[in-house]
Amino acid sequence: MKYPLRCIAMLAVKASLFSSLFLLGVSPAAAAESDSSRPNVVMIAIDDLNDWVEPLAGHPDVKTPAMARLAKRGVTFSNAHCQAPLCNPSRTSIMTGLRPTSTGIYGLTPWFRDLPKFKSRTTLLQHFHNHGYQTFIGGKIYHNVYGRNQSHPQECDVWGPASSIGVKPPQKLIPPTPNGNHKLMDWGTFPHRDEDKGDWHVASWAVNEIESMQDEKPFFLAAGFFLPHVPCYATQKWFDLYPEDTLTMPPMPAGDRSDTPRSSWYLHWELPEPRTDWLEANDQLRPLVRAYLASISFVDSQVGRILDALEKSPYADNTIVVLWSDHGYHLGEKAISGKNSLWARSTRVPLLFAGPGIPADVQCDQPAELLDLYPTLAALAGLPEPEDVEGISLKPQLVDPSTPRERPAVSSHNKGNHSVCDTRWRYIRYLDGGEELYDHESDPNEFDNLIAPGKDRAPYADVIDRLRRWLPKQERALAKGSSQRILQQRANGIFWENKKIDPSQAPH
Ligand SMILES: [Ca+2]
Ligand SMILES: [Ca+2]
Repeated sequence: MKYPLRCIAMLAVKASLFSSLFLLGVSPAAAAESDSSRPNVVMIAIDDLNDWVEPLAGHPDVKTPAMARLAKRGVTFSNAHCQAPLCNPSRTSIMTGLRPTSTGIYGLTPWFRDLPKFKSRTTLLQHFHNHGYQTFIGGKIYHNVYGRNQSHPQECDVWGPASSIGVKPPQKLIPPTPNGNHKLMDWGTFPHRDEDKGDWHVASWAVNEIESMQDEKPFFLAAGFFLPHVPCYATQKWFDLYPEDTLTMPPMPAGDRSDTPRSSWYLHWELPEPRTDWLEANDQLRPLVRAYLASISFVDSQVGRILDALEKSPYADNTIVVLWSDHGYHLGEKAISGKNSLWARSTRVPLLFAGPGIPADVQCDQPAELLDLYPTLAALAGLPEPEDVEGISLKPQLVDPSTPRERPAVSSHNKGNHSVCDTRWRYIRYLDGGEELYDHESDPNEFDNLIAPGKDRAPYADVIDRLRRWLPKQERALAKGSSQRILQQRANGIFWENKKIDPSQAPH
């Protein structure tokens, strides 16, 4: 690797500064300016949580008092989107600061450190560690158990409990589901206690760490909750918040997919998550919506336990709290359940910040990407700008939420499929050239594809041109070891999970 002369000169100055400090008996860590005055960070991640939270008003019935309380203390980004509508690629993007199109990670595998190019990548928590922070991860931050039991490089200083469902019913509560009756495809209530759930243990761990924190260093504590990811099991008290007979169902007009390209189906050609027609035929659509809402309220109560502990602690006034979900979730809209789509239901996520210097109880409608978390948290903590991250700090919007952002939010699901979302429009382009355009001003639910075949696209030519400019210019091929939810265009056709798609067949 070649460094420009100016960089070499700077490195030389840094090296001599370090050796002088050692000569003076000052360790570099102690020399790092006023570590003790740096804010702490509590990062709360939630799995598969769409915009059904009070601050985003995505569902009229939802009860999330803890998230509402956090929103009152800070800034809610109302137009925040994941970079990939799936756990592993979304979380990889957040933690590495790189888009899926830059890593080639679109599927549930691989772990990015198994790729030589990213083996030594400095992640968000490592960046903080390198600047004097003590770092903690409990529950689901990375997908699966990625990064645990790994000594080099260490992802964090302290590992908390791994993510888990906790207690489960003796057998599935719903009828066998298509595509293999996957064990995670289940929902409902059964006799158990909140204290026996995996997320309870994650919250207890976070509370305990906050209560017993040593003051020597600032801390970055990341706690990741599993619910409302399926299986949506919650105790009866959370179901009681949503009586079945008065439950509001999300709008899902019949035939909504008639104006989306055939290739929109390729993104979720075969999933363990049941389609809406199966849910309806088996009387499971309403129970799924109810169980999802119950799970959201339970997980919100665990967010509340962490916020309570923080507010009672000595760190209440000097801690940045950030809450996000890795992507959204369909509950029957557009004929599917699950994620793996480029519509708002899959890409729109809660993103909330509170803490020192952040204004209270305001909403920012500018487009934001989860990719922005890395540079934003670094900026808020006064750490140096991390090298080659692709996000843009949201600090200007946290200081003044009306500050415009030029860059729209881009979400990708496998190479060639992207959506671009600004303050008004969503443009989608699929790997075979299929397109959609939605006007959120008149159509927030994205029912009407304005550029479906047969419609006049001329009135939208400028909008399309402007949004298309943000489509990724260079896309890395599927990373070695990719599997599950992967879609590939090859010379002889389009392949879903390495099986050739026959476009004339119904999706499974
Ligand atoms: Ca997820
Ligand atoms: Ca439609």
